Amino acid sequence: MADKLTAKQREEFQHAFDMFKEDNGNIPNEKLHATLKSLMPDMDDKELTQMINYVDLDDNGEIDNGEFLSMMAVHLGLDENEEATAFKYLDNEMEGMVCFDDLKHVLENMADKLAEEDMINVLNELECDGSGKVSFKWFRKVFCF
Ligand SMILES: [Ca+2]
Repeated sequence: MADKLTAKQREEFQHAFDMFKEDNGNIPNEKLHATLKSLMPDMDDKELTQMINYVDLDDNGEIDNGEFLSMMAVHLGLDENEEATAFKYLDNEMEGMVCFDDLKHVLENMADKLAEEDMINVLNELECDGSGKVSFKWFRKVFCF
């Protein structure tokens, strides 16, 4: 993803990343949240949280160098983050979760591409925590992005 950045952009973003990173070389999600909030005070908190969840691709609570550069590439519109776009479409409440029922509906529409047995497996796997909501992490896992 990040390979679409120019050398100059890459250098600038790298510099920004280095400024904010902790001793372990990553930026904790909360810190990024606070930083972005201070840069863009008008930005909605929920939206920010959602964005950071998308960026944290390995879901370890920190943004590493590659994740950060990808985020900037997506932010600049150089890259489509298809999985995030699809998820966002379903995530009406912008809470970083989608309703199981909405997802089920989408899967049913895809049913001709998906064997019924596979679909049942996917749905069972998604509903594992019984909350009726599906997090981005699960969403991505199941759709194998
Ligand atoms: Ca991460």
